[in-house]
Amino acid sequence: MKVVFTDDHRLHFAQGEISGGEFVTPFERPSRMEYILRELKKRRMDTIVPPEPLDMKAVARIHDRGFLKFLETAWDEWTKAGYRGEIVPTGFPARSMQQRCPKHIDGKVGYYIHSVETCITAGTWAAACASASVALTAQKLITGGEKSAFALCRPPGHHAHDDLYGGYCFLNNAAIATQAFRDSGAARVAILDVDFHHGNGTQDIFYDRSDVLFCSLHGEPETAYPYFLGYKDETGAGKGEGFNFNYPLPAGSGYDRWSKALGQACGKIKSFSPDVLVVSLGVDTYEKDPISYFKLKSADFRDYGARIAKLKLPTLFVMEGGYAIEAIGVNTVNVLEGFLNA
Ligand code: SP5
Ligand code: ZN
Repeated sequence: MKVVFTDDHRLHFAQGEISGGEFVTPFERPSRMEYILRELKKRRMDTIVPPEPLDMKAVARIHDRGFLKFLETAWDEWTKAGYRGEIVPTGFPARSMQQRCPKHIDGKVGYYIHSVETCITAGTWAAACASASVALTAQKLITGGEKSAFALCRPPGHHAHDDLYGGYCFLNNAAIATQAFRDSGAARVAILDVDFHHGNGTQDIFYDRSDVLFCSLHGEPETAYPYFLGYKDETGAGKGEGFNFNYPLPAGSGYDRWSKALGQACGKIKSFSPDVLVVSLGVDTYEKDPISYFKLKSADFRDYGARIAKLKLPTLFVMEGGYAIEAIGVNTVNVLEGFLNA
């Protein structure tokens, strides 16, 4: 399986993440990629392909123009306003308020963000673009005939809506690749999101569409980030009704429970009969993940990789979360190896 990757992800490394009221070193940090690359090398799965230059038109198929302009210019505007820290919002267009984008950078940040743990820094836009180009290059490999590919994306993407960033995500890599599959001839695309967190951005982007099926297994929104989306009764809207399936699971869920939900999601994917499968691959379901509460063991990742292979679909794996740094390589590559050896 070819792996698309670039070191440009390093351009995004916020110094801080607000967690429990403190500024801590972000859980989503550059070294995550080193652990994954090391494990890929160890298992001789390191056919690394660099990304092609970013096709911004493909990004604009998913994201709002004003949002893209904001991400591109935010750091410049922020520093010109005299601010010296990383970009953190102060006010939000909350319930009962105007949903209009203001002119001042402080207001714009509040308008385009949904979670304040995610800081923008000088290199964030360049890194987010590089990450999207990784996903698009891997998508092209599959459109060109590869059975599978791994887009080793960083920063991740599944929490990014068409016009909102947050949850460590800026551009929705999986959604951009999904739309590119549609635009290059695939009639139906299924997305399976196995990250611990609900893929709120991806769900929202495709919520009213019947050409893209979205299935997500995640911590239940009552008790887990992103808190405000991911309930079971969110099944799609309009034409998209019946093309969105959420499998929220309670704290402490182990592989027993999780793999039953995976079986249900796989059933939905089979009946949808897609041309291609996009897997939003987060390994923060691991028992020792520092910010999550499922209890998957390293061997379980191999098992579910094999189960995904049983769908017998061209499959694009897109990297999302996973913060137990010392195990992220083993768990990620276990999924890929389980898939290849099935
Ligand atoms: C892509 C992805 O996995 N994004 C996750 C975003 C999670 N954001 C909220 C983080 C809350 C961290 N709380 C730390 C508690 C430590 N015990
Ligand atoms: Zn996650």
